Amino acid sequence: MGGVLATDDSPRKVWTPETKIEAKMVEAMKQRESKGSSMRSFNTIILKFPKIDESLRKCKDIFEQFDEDSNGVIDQEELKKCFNKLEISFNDEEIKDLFEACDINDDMGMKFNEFIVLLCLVYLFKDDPQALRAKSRIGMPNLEATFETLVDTFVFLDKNMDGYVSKNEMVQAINETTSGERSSGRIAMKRFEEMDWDNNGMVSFKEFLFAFTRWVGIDEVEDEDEED
Ligand SMILES: [Ca+2]
Ligand SMILES: [Ca+2]
Ligand SMILES: [Ca+2]
Repeated sequence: MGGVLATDDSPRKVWTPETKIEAKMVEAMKQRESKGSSMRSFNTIILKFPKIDESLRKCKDIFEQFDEDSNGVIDQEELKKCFNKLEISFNDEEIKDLFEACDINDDMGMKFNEFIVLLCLVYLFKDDPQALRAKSRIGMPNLEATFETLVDTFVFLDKNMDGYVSKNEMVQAINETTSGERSSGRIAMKRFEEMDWDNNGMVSFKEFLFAFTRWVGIDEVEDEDEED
């Protein structure tokens, strides 16, 4: 399902760049990076956290709307209907690939945080020339502004524009603004380690997004209002 099990003692998955969806993600990110980032410093990013958090939480309504049987996850059929409704023109294979890439615990259902990652990837892909017809079709302007902030942040961090954020790039981003304050360097390292799930020293955009849903507390919002 888009990855192989790690051979070390980590139960996490190794995301091979060879998967179609990751190659597509890296390609789309590189294209976006050629336009540059509007972010000035790491601190401006941190300051945006509360707003990102708020915006993503509002997305819960959208999630519930598309979770037709209200079982707390969006399955592939529900996702297809969701794409239809939002007029996102992905074919069945693309939807299946996206679904599998974001269904990190392989239970064949999108949880809320996985759904957000998936929507953000769709947002990134819509700038792909081949997906031009899907442009601006997510139809959720506020959410798209938030996704743009997330993409922009990744672009800011990925200094060499190879579609991944390395540990050095993370350190560089921090050092640029904090004039060598040690504590922030440590925070940067901690952030990086949190992001790099497969411990391969590189953070993909997907890893970055999943980390974000954790930092802003999105994946804590679950099963709270489940009463039947
Ligand atoms: Ca469902
Ligand atoms: Ca890089
Ligand atoms: Ca990684």
